[in-house]
Amino acid sequence: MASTTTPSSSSDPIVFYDIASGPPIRPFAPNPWKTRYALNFKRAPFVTQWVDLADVTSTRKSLGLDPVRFHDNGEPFYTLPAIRDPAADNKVVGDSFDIAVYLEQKYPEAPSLFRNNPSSSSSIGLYASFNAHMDSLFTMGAALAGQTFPFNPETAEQCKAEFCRRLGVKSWDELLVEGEARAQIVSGLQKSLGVAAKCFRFSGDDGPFIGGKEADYADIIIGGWLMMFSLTVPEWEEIRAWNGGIWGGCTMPSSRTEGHGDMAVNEVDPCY
Ligand SMILES: N[C@@H](CCC(=O)N[C@@H](CS)C(=O)NCC(=O)O)C(=O)O
Repeated sequence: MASTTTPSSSSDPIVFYDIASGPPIRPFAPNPWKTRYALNFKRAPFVTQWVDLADVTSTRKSLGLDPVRFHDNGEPFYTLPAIRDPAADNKVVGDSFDIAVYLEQKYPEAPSLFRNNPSSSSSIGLYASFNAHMDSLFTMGAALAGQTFPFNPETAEQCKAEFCRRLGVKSWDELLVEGEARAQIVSGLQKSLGVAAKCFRFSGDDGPFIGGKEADYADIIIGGWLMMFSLTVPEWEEIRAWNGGIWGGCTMPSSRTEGHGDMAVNEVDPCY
Protein backbone atom coordinates (compact mmCIF):
# COMPACT_ATOMS: atom_id res chain seq x y z
CA MET A 1 0.00 0.00 0.00
CA ALA A 2 1.53 3.25 1.10
CA SER A 3 5.12 4.25 0.45
CA THR A 4 7.39 6.67 2.23
CA THR A 5 6.77 8.02 5.68
CA THR A 6 8.72 11.19 6.25
CA PRO A 7 10.59 11.96 9.45
CA SER A 8 9.45 14.53 11.97
CA SER A 9 10.93 16.30 14.93
CA SER A 10 8.03 15.30 17.16
CA SER A 11 8.03 11.92 18.89
CA ASP A 12 4.32 11.40 18.43
CA PRO A 13 3.34 13.11 15.18
CA ILE A 14 -0.01 12.84 13.49
CA VAL A 15 0.06 10.41 10.57
CA PHE A 16 -1.40 12.06 7.48
CA TYR A 17 -2.59 9.77 4.67
CA ASP A 18 -2.16 11.63 1.39
CA ILE A 19 -2.55 10.42 -2.20
CA ALA A 20 0.78 10.17 -4.02
CA SER A 21 1.25 11.22 -7.60
CA GLY A 22 3.36 9.04 -9.83
CA PRO A 23 7.09 9.48 -9.29
CA PRO A 24 8.39 11.97 -8.33
CA ILE A 25 5.91 11.72 -5.48
CA ARG A 26 4.16 14.95 -4.69
CA PRO A 27 0.77 15.90 -3.30
CA PHE A 28 -1.75 16.79 -5.97
CA ALA A 29 -5.25 15.90 -4.76
CA PRO A 30 -7.38 18.86 -3.61
CA ASN A 31 -8.92 17.53 -0.41
CA PRO A 32 -5.66 16.13 0.96
CA TRP A 33 -4.12 19.49 0.09
CA LYS A 34 -6.63 21.18 2.39
CA THR A 35 -5.44 18.92 5.20
CA ARG A 36 -1.77 19.56 4.39
CA TYR A 37 -2.42 23.29 4.61
CA ALA A 38 -4.43 22.93 7.84
CA LEU A 39 -1.70 20.85 9.52
CA ASN A 40 0.87 23.46 8.60
CA PHE A 41 -1.38 26.33 9.59
CA LYS A 42 -1.74 24.79 13.05
CA ARG A 43 1.97 23.96 13.18
CA ALA A 44 0.98 20.37 13.95
CA PRO A 45 3.84 17.86 13.88
CA PHE A 46 2.94 15.27 11.25
CA VAL A 47 4.37 12.66 8.95
CA THR A 48 2.98 11.80 5.53
CA GLN A 49 1.98 8.28 4.66
CA TRP A 50 1.90 8.29 0.85
CA VAL A 51 -0.85 6.15 -0.62
CA ASP A 52 -1.01 5.14 -4.25
CA LEU A 53 -4.36 6.07 -5.82
CA ALA A 54 -5.01 2.36 -6.43
CA ASP A 55 -4.69 1.74 -2.67
CA VAL A 56 -6.98 4.48 -1.35
CA THR A 57 -9.91 2.12 -0.75
CA SER A 58 -7.90 -0.57 1.05
CA THR A 59 -6.05 2.05 3.13
CA ARG A 60 -9.26 3.70 4.25
CA LYS A 61 -10.80 0.35 5.10
CA SER A 62 -7.69 -0.68 7.02
CA LEU A 63 -8.11 2.42 9.18
CA GLY A 64 -11.68 1.37 9.95
CA LEU A 65 -13.07 4.57 8.42
CA ASP A 66 -16.55 4.62 6.93
CA PRO A 67 -16.94 6.31 3.54
CA VAL A 68 -17.87 10.00 3.50
CA ARG A 69 -18.67 10.01 -0.22
CA PHE A 70 -20.97 7.89 -2.36
CA HIS A 71 -21.23 7.35 -6.07
CA ASP A 72 -24.45 8.26 -7.87
CA ASN A 73 -25.69 4.68 -7.55
CA GLY A 74 -25.16 4.76 -3.77
CA GLU A 75 -21.99 2.68 -3.85
CA PRO A 76 -19.41 3.75 -1.22
CA PHE A 77 -16.64 5.98 -2.56
CA TYR A 78 -13.57 5.48 -0.38
CA THR A 79 -11.41 8.58 -0.17
CA LEU A 80 -8.49 10.32 1.47
CA PRO A 81 -7.34 12.40 3.29
CA ALA A 82 -7.35 10.75 6.66
CA ILE A 83 -5.30 11.27 9.78
CA ARG A 84 -4.39 9.02 12.67
CA ASP A 85 -3.31 10.60 15.94
CA PRO A 86 -1.05 8.33 18.03
CA ALA A 87 -1.13 10.91 20.83
CA ALA A 88 -4.91 10.52 21.10
CA ASP A 89 -5.21 6.74 21.32
CA ASN A 90 -4.78 6.43 17.54
CA LYS A 91 -7.95 8.37 16.84
CA VAL A 92 -8.70 8.41 13.12
CA VAL A 93 -10.50 11.18 11.23
CA GLY A 94 -11.35 10.72 7.57
CA ASP A 95 -12.70 13.89 5.98
CA SER A 96 -10.73 17.04 5.27
CA PHE A 97 -13.29 19.27 6.93
CA ASP A 98 -13.61 17.05 10.00
CA ILE A 99 -9.82 17.00 10.21
CA ALA A 100 -9.76 20.81 10.24
CA VAL A 101 -12.30 20.86 13.07
CA TYR A 102 -10.24 18.24 14.95
CA LEU A 103 -7.06 20.31 14.57
CA GLU A 104 -8.87 23.44 15.69
CA GLN A 105 -9.83 21.70 18.92
CA LYS A 106 -6.47 20.00 19.41
CA TYR A 107 -4.43 23.17 18.93
CA PRO A 108 -6.53 25.99 20.45
CA GLU A 109 -3.42 28.10 21.10
CA ALA A 110 -2.49 28.22 17.39
CA PRO A 111 -4.16 30.74 15.06
CA SER A 112 -7.78 29.87 14.43
CA LEU A 113 -8.83 28.14 11.22
CA PHE A 114 -12.39 29.33 11.76
CA ARG A 115 -12.65 33.05 12.16
CA ASN A 116 -14.97 35.11 14.36
CA ASN A 117 -16.01 32.60 16.95
CA PRO A 118 -13.99 29.42 16.81
CA SER A 119 -16.12 27.66 19.39
CA SER A 120 -19.36 28.46 17.60
CA SER A 121 -20.76 25.57 15.59
CA SER A 122 -22.76 28.01 13.47
CA SER A 123 -19.53 29.70 12.35
CA ILE A 124 -18.07 26.30 11.46
CA GLY A 125 -21.27 25.46 9.59
CA LEU A 126 -20.76 28.46 7.34
CA TYR A 127 -17.26 27.27 6.47
CA ALA A 128 -18.72 23.80 5.78
CA SER A 129 -21.18 25.23 3.26
CA PHE A 130 -18.45 27.35 1.67
CA ASN A 131 -16.40 24.15 1.36
CA ALA A 132 -19.25 22.29 -0.36
CA HIS A 133 -19.88 25.22 -2.69
CA MET A 134 -16.22 25.53 -3.71
CA ASP A 135 -15.96 21.75 -4.19
CA SER A 136 -18.84 21.76 -6.67
CA LEU A 137 -17.52 24.83 -8.45
CA PHE A 138 -13.96 23.59 -8.93
CA THR A 139 -15.04 20.01 -9.72
CA MET A 140 -16.45 21.49 -12.93
CA GLY A 141 -12.90 22.01 -14.14
CA ALA A 142 -11.50 18.66 -13.01
CA ALA A 143 -12.18 17.05 -16.41
CA LEU A 144 -9.45 19.29 -17.81
CA ALA A 145 -6.88 17.15 -15.98
CA GLY A 146 -7.68 13.92 -17.87
CA GLN A 147 -4.71 13.98 -20.24
CA THR A 148 -2.22 15.15 -17.62
CA PHE A 149 -3.43 13.34 -14.50
CA PRO A 150 -0.29 12.30 -12.55
CA PHE A 151 -0.95 8.56 -12.43
CA ASN A 152 1.70 6.20 -11.15
CA PRO A 153 2.65 4.31 -14.37
CA GLU A 154 2.61 1.06 -12.40
CA THR A 155 -1.06 1.40 -11.48
CA ALA A 156 -2.30 3.79 -14.18
CA GLU A 157 -4.26 1.21 -16.18
CA GLN A 158 -5.95 -0.14 -13.05
CA CYS A 159 -6.93 3.39 -11.95
CA LYS A 160 -8.17 4.38 -15.40
CA ALA A 161 -10.30 1.23 -15.55
CA GLU A 162 -11.79 2.09 -12.17
CA PHE A 163 -12.61 5.67 -13.27
CA CYS A 164 -14.26 4.24 -16.43
CA ARG A 165 -16.28 1.78 -14.36
CA ARG A 166 -17.50 4.54 -12.06
CA LEU A 167 -18.49 6.80 -14.92
CA GLY A 168 -19.99 4.06 -17.07
CA VAL A 169 -17.73 4.52 -20.09
CA LYS A 170 -15.83 1.87 -22.01
CA SER A 171 -12.46 3.55 -22.45
CA TRP A 172 -10.33 6.23 -20.82
CA ASP A 173 -10.25 8.09 -24.13
CA GLU A 174 -13.97 8.78 -23.79
CA LEU A 175 -13.17 10.88 -20.71
CA LEU A 176 -10.61 13.07 -22.41
CA VAL A 177 -12.12 16.41 -23.35
CA GLU A 178 -10.71 18.24 -26.34
CA GLY A 179 -11.58 20.95 -28.85
CA GLU A 180 -14.94 22.68 -28.50
CA ALA A 181 -16.00 20.57 -25.49
CA ARG A 182 -12.82 21.61 -23.70
CA ALA A 183 -13.27 25.27 -24.59
CA GLN A 184 -16.77 25.13 -23.12
CA ILE A 185 -15.51 23.74 -19.82
CA VAL A 186 -12.82 26.43 -19.63
CA SER A 187 -15.37 29.13 -20.39
CA GLY A 188 -17.86 27.75 -17.80
CA LEU A 189 -15.12 27.60 -15.21
CA GLN A 190 -14.09 31.16 -15.97
CA LYS A 191 -17.65 32.38 -15.41
CA SER A 192 -17.98 30.46 -12.14
CA LEU A 193 -14.63 31.60 -10.83
CA GLY A 194 -15.63 35.14 -11.78
CA VAL A 195 -18.54 34.82 -9.35
CA ALA A 196 -16.33 33.19 -6.72
CA ALA A 197 -13.80 36.01 -7.08
CA LYS A 198 -16.31 38.25 -5.33
CA CYS A 199 -15.38 36.43 -2.11
CA PHE A 200 -12.14 38.41 -2.24
CA ARG A 201 -13.58 41.76 -1.31
CA PHE A 202 -10.42 43.42 -0.10
CA SER A 203 -9.06 46.44 -1.81
CA GLY A 204 -5.60 47.95 -1.89
CA ASP A 205 -3.41 46.58 0.88
CA ASP A 206 -6.29 45.03 2.84
CA GLY A 207 -5.80 41.51 1.43
CA PRO A 208 -4.57 39.18 0.15
CA PHE A 209 -6.79 36.69 1.97
CA ILE A 210 -10.56 36.32 1.82
CA GLY A 211 -10.91 37.73 5.30
CA GLY A 212 -8.19 40.33 4.94
CA LYS A 213 -4.61 40.17 6.12
CA GLU A 214 -4.86 36.81 7.87
CA ALA A 215 -5.52 33.48 6.19
CA ASP A 216 -8.11 31.07 7.51
CA TYR A 217 -9.81 27.87 6.41
CA ALA A 218 -11.73 29.60 3.59
CA ASP A 219 -8.38 30.37 1.93
CA ILE A 220 -7.25 26.81 2.54
CA ILE A 221 -10.34 25.41 0.81
CA ILE A 222 -9.60 27.44 -2.31
CA GLY A 223 -5.86 26.87 -1.98
CA GLY A 224 -6.32 23.09 -2.03
CA TRP A 225 -8.17 23.26 -5.33
CA LEU A 226 -5.71 25.71 -6.85
CA MET A 227 -2.83 23.43 -5.96
CA MET A 228 -4.55 20.62 -7.83
CA PHE A 229 -5.21 22.86 -10.84
CA SER A 230 -1.69 24.24 -10.88
CA LEU A 231 -0.22 20.73 -10.90
CA THR A 232 -2.60 18.96 -13.25
CA VAL A 233 -4.49 21.34 -15.54
CA PRO A 234 -2.69 22.49 -18.71
CA GLU A 235 -4.72 25.73 -18.82
CA TRP A 236 -3.35 26.79 -15.42
CA GLU A 237 -1.30 29.66 -16.83
CA GLU A 238 -4.49 31.07 -18.32
CA ILE A 239 -6.59 30.44 -15.22
CA ARG A 240 -4.13 32.01 -12.82
CA ALA A 241 -4.43 35.30 -14.66
CA TRP A 242 -8.24 35.49 -14.44
CA ASN A 243 -9.87 38.04 -12.13
CA GLY A 244 -6.85 40.23 -11.79
CA GLY A 245 -4.57 37.29 -11.03
CA ILE A 246 -6.07 36.37 -7.66
CA TRP A 247 -6.06 32.63 -8.41
CA GLY A 248 -2.36 32.54 -9.12
CA GLY A 249 -1.16 35.53 -7.19
CA CYS A 250 -2.92 35.24 -3.90
CA THR A 251 -3.55 31.63 -3.10
CA MET A 252 -0.47 29.72 -4.16
CA PRO A 253 1.68 29.05 -1.14
CA SER A 254 4.91 30.37 -2.60
CA SER A 255 3.55 33.84 -3.22
CA ARG A 256 0.82 33.83 -0.66
CA THR A 257 2.93 32.98 2.31
CA GLU A 258 5.29 35.89 2.04
CA GLY A 259 4.94 37.43 5.45
CA HIS A 260 2.28 34.84 6.25
CA GLY A 261 4.20 31.87 7.56
CA ASP A 262 1.03 30.15 8.68
CA MET A 263 0.38 29.00 5.16
CA ALA A 264 3.88 27.67 4.53
CA VAL A 265 3.81 24.14 3.26
CA ASN A 266 7.08 22.59 4.30
CA GLU A 267 7.66 23.79 7.83
CA VAL A 268 7.09 20.46 9.52
CA ASP A 269 7.00 18.00 6.68
CA PRO A 270 10.37 17.96 4.97
CA CYS A 271 9.00 15.83 2.15
CA TYR A 272 7.35 18.78 0.53
N1 LIG B 1 -15.35 14.98 1.57
C1 LIG B 1 -14.07 14.30 1.45
C2 LIG B 1 -13.77 14.09 -0.01
C3 LIG B 1 -12.41 13.44 -0.20
C4 LIG B 1 -12.13 13.11 -1.66
O1 LIG B 1 -12.97 13.28 -2.55
N2 LIG B 1 -10.90 12.62 -1.92
C5 LIG B 1 -10.50 12.24 -3.24
C6 LIG B 1 -9.22 13.00 -3.60
S1 LIG B 1 -9.49 14.75 -3.61
C7 LIG B 1 -10.16 10.76 -3.27
O2 LIG B 1 -9.73 10.21 -2.29
N3 LIG B 1 -10.32 10.10 -4.42
C8 LIG B 1 -9.98 8.71 -4.53
C9 LIG B 1 -10.45 8.13 -5.83
O3 LIG B 1 -10.92 8.86 -6.70
O4 LIG B 1 -10.32 6.91 -5.96
C10 LIG B 1 -12.98 15.12 2.14
O5 LIG B 1 -13.07 16.35 2.11
O6 LIG B 1 -12.07 14.54 2.72
